[in-house]
Amino acid sequence: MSETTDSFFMQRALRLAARGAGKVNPNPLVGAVVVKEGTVIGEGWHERFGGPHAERAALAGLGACAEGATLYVTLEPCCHYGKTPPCTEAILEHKISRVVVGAPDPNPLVAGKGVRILREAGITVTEDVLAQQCREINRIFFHYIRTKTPYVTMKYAMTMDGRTATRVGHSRWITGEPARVRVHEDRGRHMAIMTGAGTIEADDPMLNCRLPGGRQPVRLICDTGLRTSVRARVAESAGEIPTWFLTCCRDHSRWEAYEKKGCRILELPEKDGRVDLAAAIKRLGEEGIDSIYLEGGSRLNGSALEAQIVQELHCYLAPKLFGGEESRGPIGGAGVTFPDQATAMKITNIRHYGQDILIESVMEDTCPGGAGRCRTAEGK
Ligand code: AOF
Ligand code: ZN
Repeated sequence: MSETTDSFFMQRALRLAARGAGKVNPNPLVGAVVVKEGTVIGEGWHERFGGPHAERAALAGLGACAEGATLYVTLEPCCHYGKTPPCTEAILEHKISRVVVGAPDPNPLVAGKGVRILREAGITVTEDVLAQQCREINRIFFHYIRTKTPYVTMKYAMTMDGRTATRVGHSRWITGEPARVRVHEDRGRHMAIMTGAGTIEADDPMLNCRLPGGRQPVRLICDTGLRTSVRARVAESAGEIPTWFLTCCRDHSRWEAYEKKGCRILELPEKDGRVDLAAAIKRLGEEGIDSIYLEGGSRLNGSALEAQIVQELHCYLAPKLFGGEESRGPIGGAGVTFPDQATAMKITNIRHYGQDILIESVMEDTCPGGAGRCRTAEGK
């Protein structure tokens, strides 16, 4: 099969994989296509957490028809018993003759073993077809499985003069409706949304995903002294949407009022008078949170940057100006002294939403693997 044909079918598998966005965390997005004599005879994707893997979904119902076919899959097939039996077994049972793999699976239970098992059984395996795109689509999975901490996307909206609120603190709205729809999509793609007590106090937001069928992420509120009103909308709706307070408040008698409403309190160590964010993401990783959409104010954003917990940045730029000496910018904290001390960013995408622009970018060096997004399974 020619390289372009392989890329063509892998592209199709990638598009299928994307359909699982927001539904499979903390597992990967995977798509698969079965091709025989140039014709697609089966396709599938990982639809929901705990459900059948993409390979089994693509092979379902094919029976003996799959004999001699080629299977395209965006991630190396698994070879372990998890919530489902190994995909390598399904591939062998169906007598597939060739498997084309997008990216290796960094899961230590798989990590090259899936491909080895297939080759040892006499199947031709081609690796790394559209490898970068296949890794990119699973940047959350790759980061979480290797670091055991959530992938953090910081998001803010600012005017063209770098303000996130007017001089008296009003911030609704900076961007238009189309950009806000994209924000709701991104909320649904992450397992949790994080904000600070200051934002709850100022805006009393719901922090939910208001798209039909969108998953409601866990709401995380960084509240060092546990000062958020129990009548805030996030606390009042904690029975319907999981709401966790991250606090340094050790006075457990004060937790009760929140817990009665259904909130969870996570007690964390303090650093420089605030919740220690490095400790927080470690704890959240242990709780199974693989991704956080950080919608903080300038203080929380500043602390997050200083704690080096951010992998990706979404900066919405609205064509308007607020002016004012007192108007806030998106990131507070101490800041750097010289321009050459700046946090290095790499722009990965620029998109237009109505009149607004979204600049998607990654931090160059907050991932232990090296380049911001854990670009490769080996961490190169
Ligand atoms: C998925 N979907 O399509 C593929 C996965 O607990 P399990 O049985 O669901 O296994 C999860 C692991 O299986 C996951 O971490 C990844 O290494 C591998 N492949 N997982 O959820 C899929 N192909
Ligand atoms: Zn599998």
